[in-house]
Amino acid sequence: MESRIDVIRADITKIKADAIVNAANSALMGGGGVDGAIHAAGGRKILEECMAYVAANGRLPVGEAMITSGGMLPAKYVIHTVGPVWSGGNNKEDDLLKNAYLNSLKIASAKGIRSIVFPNISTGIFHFPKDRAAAIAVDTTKEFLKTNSSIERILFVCYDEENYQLYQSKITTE
Ligand code: AR6
Repeated sequence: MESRIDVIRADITKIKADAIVNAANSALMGGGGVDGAIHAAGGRKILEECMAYVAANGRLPVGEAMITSGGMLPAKYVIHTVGPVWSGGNNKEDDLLKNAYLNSLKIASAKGIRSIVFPNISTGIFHFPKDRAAAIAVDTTKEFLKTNSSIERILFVCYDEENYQLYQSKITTE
């Protein structure tokens, strides 16, 4: 069967898909890294939806996800999730990163989204080890797809060559 999971090296803000995922923080006010790039390219509407969400629900806990429109982006929706800050590995970082992927996928599925694009959550400013994060990302999505038929395509977008190589080897290994 043709794989529903793929990887490319690109800028996630340029990708046309039903949804791209943002590696946000709990305040949902934008920031650096991919979060900054998404808000810069997507425009004010995304930030306004994030602010309305926080006003109604409070800060987004680590490992959780919420959805906004895509604003001016080519993607229809942005799913904002919060990965863990790496702090040595004994503070539930693995579980929290897994939850960030899983909860993003659950929101996508509930919304009828067929194509979803992930950045390498937590591996930049939050310093999660890249190899370990890639294993969690690929294992979690493969496992999810086993019992889900509504999501047709999951694309991992890597910004750096190291992540790209890691994902390529993990996606092709069963
Ligand atoms: N397209 C795709 N990937 C990107 C892009 C882009 N335009 N820009 C960066 N990356 P990071 P985190 C990659 O730091 O570690 C923010 O301030 C980057 O190379 O964006 O989860 C938030 O507000 C790395 O591989 O997110 C939070 O406070 C990956 O995206 C905090 O950073 C994630 O790096 C979140 O830190």
